[in-house]
Amino acid sequence: MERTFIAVKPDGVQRGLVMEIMSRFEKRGFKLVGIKILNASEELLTKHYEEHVGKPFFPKMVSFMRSGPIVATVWEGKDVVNQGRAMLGKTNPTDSAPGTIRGDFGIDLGRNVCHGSDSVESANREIKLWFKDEELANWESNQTKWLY
Ligand code: RTP
Ligand code: MG
Repeated sequence: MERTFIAVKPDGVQRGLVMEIMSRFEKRGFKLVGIKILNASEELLTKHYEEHVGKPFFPKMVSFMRSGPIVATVWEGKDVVNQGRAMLGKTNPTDSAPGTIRGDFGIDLGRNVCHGSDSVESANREIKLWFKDEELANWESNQTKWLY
């Protein structure tokens, strides 16, 4: 089954939105297989955002991502990468529809509350970057037969 990497950024953690965001994924029926809170290093963030290295906004973004802890999670389910991005909303919260996480809780591009992998390849890469194999739980959910 497909997996994605979803993170609550430092603004989301500081604003007490962790459970609200997790709850949306849980209620949708996605299965939580990894979760932790951490202060991310510059090295980890540079690898995570490697596609943006050298862009003008990169240093400010990394410094924001290091301004407080991040809640890192892995979710499993059908089409979870695309569905996760849809649930997050557009990159800029002012473009995000109400009902999405960024559309409900964000205003500014640089403080957009959460991260979600943008493809299955990115998800696999990001999951490996943020979690060791033994930090991920492979478990059977009793909900599965009612969801699929
Ligand atoms: P993310 O990776 O954080 O989930 O966001 P995303 O895919 O929706 O957007 P992406 O293009 O990957 O950009 C990563 C983060 O960089 C910040 N950003 N600032 N022009 C700018 O100032 C600018 N562009 C992007 C955003 O906070 C975005 O989430
Ligand atoms: Mg991105």
